[in-house]
Amino acid sequence: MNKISTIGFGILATVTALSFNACKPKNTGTAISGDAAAKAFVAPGQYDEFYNFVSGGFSGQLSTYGLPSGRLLRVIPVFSVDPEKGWGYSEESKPMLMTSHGFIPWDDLHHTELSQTNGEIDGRWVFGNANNTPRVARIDLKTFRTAEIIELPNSAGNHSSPFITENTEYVVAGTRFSVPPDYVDGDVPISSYKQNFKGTISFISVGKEDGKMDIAFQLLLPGVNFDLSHAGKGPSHGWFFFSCYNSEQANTLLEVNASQRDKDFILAVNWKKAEEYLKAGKGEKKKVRYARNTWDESTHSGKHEILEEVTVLDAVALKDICYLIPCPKSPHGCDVDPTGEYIVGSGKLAALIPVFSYTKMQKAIADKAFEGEYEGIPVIKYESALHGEVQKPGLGPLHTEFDGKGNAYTSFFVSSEIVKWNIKDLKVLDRAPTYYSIGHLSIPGGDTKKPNAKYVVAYNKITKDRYLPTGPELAQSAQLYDISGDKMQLINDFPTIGEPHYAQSAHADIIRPNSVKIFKIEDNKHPYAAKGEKESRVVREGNKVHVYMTSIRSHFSPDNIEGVKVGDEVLFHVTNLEQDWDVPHGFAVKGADNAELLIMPGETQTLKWVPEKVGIYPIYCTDFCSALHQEMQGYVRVSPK
Ligand code: CUK
Ligand code: CUA
Repeated sequence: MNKISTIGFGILATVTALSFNACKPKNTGTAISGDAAAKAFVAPGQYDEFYNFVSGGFSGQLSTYGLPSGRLLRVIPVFSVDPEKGWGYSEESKPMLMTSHGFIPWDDLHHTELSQTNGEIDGRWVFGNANNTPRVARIDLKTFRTAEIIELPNSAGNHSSPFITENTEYVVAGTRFSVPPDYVDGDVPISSYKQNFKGTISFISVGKEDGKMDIAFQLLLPGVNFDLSHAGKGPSHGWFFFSCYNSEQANTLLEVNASQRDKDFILAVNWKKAEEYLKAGKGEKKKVRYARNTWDESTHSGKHEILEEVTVLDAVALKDICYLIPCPKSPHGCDVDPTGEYIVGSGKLAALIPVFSYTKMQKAIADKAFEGEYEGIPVIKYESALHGEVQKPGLGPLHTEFDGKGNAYTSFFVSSEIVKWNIKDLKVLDRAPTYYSIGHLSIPGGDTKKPNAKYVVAYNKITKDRYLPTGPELAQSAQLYDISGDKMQLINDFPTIGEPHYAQSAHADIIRPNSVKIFKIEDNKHPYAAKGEKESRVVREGNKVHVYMTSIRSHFSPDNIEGVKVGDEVLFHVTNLEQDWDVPHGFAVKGADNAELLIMPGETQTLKWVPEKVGIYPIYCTDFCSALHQEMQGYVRVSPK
């Protein structure tokens, strides 16, 4: 039987009761009006000030909203198929969803992180993590498309990700589940967790120019669970901080067994030191299998490759890379303030917020102010690294963002509120209720050196009565607060897709000027492009039928296709000849299980179809493109074998 500590159980019972109360509808009196509503109003025809990139959780997508209006601008398929964009249906996009396990068109995207230069958002890419089959995606903000996805070996449940260093040198990914590494025999008893299960942290390098991701190295650690992380900045550049739960190393009933100890840890990683060891040849090359999928901008096609080697550094054997700092009760968020001096740990079951000092931590390491070791890693004395504690801030602290004016904003799931507090003197300054049970929160640039602290957005876990009911499941919910004054002011509610976890925002001026309007047809290097109607044709190669098809308002060429036989593999390579902004054409064929295509001006995309029955099959354009869109249609004749 598992032992249940009475204290742990008591806290859990309280948390359960409180979260239940927090879910109760209490909408009356919380509607906003007057000047508050005006602050979120963006007049028709006007642009929003910020882009907000919101994770879609178990939808596998990332969505883009305008702030302050909350208007949905675009849903970007990342770890998902999306019929609206033909993503995962076209032959070109399918390779992007390949893994070492095969085609996985789903995942759980929890965190978004914008690329940075000198600790400031540079608007080039946004990264997203896959929490199930561990992957990291890079989305190109010139096109708002997924440009690359890399899988992570020796890892499972990539939750502590994709947080980045201040010049996007690395995207970091810490495993949520400890597992036996891929390069050893994984057929071990689950009860051998302590001996055989490891936690890994992947440091993924990002190409300065092209953004290309490579696993530079992995750190091998004892079997704890990494939850969240943030890079050091300024003075603490070169370090990375992770929250770890389950230092009990439980492998069953974690809600009780991983909540026994009074403190878990913040892990401090000296990645500059790890780089030195790597250069000195201390890394071990391990044979593994993982996928990297890259979108080629000249052919508009994904390329899937399998990589077979990764370099591992043993963080326990190499003594001075990793240090642990005790952190109360199941830490979740781990956030570093804009100066790089303060590290905030948020224990989900804690009734205070500990704030650690980077300077004190360094001194503690130099003085060897350790209270002992945990699985071979030195544990710094709590008091030696502590700047101070925020007392009675609220219940269930999760995540913290910063305003760059010396204040922190922490989300409290259980007491369902945002609490503003001062980093230096640790005094609570303001609190605002959320509707209901906030998870993450986000200030534009709120985890960078230069926050743009006009707003904070709450991403809530429970919606209850905020919107018109939609059956048993309600719309997911975000709320916008004006934080330009001393007090937070709720100014807008907006529904979001999937389950929002972390989100980031960037000022529109950083992204808008670089947004691509047109793919030039002369730049189209797709091997099956037809760059004019004269090039459109049908070519048979064995049982493959290549249809080089063009689309332009308002017809396809060819639009009558004969000579196809049952069992043929028909490949419609559709080139959109338009060169006007925002004139996509779509393509669908009756009975094809591969859904549809959406082809942007200047590009070529391919729909594969294997007809099983003799007959006449209509084809048509699925995207309203002109007054004669409905006329944009044709037929395919399928004859017996
Ligand atoms: S987690 Cu969702 S509330 Cu996956 Cu970042 Cu904290
Ligand atoms: Cu082309 Cu509708």
